[in-house]
Amino acid sequence: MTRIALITAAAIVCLSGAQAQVEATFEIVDTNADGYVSQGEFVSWQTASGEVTVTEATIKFVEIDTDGSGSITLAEMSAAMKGKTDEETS
Ligand SMILES: [Ca+2]
Repeated sequence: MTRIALITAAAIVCLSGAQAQVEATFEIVDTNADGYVSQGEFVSWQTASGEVTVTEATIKFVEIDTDGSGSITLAEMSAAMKGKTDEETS
């Protein structure tokens, strides 16, 4: 990571915290920018690193899609990521 990227990342975390991080991640995953993360978008994102299988990603998707609509909203993503962050920071 470059120095500028480090400074930018630190600034983002300081200024707006977890919510900005959630929104940034959501934008990356929502590749067609329709405001929802579809199962296809989520699975592609999760499996891109090669560390997560399609099955594991699908299970995670179903867990995050709490209303079972078939797509993840920013609120659902936020709830999923905040649950994790709270465990790590508090
Ligand atoms: Ca989408």
